[in-house]
Amino acid sequence: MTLQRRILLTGFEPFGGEAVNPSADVVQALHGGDLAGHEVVGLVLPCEFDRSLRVLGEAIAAHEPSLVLALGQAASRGEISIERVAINLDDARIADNAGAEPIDAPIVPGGPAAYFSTLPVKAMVSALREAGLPAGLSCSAGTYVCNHVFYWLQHRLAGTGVRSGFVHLPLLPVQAARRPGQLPSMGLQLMTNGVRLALQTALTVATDLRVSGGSLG
Ligand code: PCA
Repeated sequence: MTLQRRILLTGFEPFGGEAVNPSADVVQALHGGDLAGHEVVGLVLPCEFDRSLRVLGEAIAAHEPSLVLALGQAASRGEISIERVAINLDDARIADNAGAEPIDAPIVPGGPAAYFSTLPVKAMVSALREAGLPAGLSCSAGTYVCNHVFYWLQHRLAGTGVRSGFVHLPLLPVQAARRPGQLPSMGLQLMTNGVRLALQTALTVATDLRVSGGSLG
């Protein structure tokens, strides 16, 4: 019997007074599907510094995925943002869903200052743009729960050969509509198509494009 290869795709619960989180909706849409011979296992993480890592760690141990992609919401972004780097720093602007608000704290004490995504980030941006989906490279996933999960994920999987990374998504239109004219948004279907294509690219491209991030077509 050949074991089915799995991708772990995570999103987050709503936070900061929102009723929804696009990352959770995209995870729900892709959960159970098949991508390039891999089953997509979807998981929604609590937006909590502590518990998110426990839930993620247990899922990695249980599913032994061959690739992990974490998703989160970034209200100011108008594009699907492929994150390049996670930093070893928590500096919360608002309390998480459990009330924790770490300031200037390392995620892994004594750990490296930063980790790079091990996904082909430029090929992912390029594939999305070619498909007509707004996408960009980002050099900061912030210092809140998303960067926390991203950093810990890269630390946990370093040296294992399992590739992993992070993608930030814009708000859903229903969220942006509450603050007219202030924030960009993107529909769920576009975001779902974009994440599916980003995953397909990550699974099929072994070596990233050798072009400057600034000149990606
Ligand atoms: N976005 C937050 C945490 C959860 C989420 O979806 C962030 O960017 O840190």
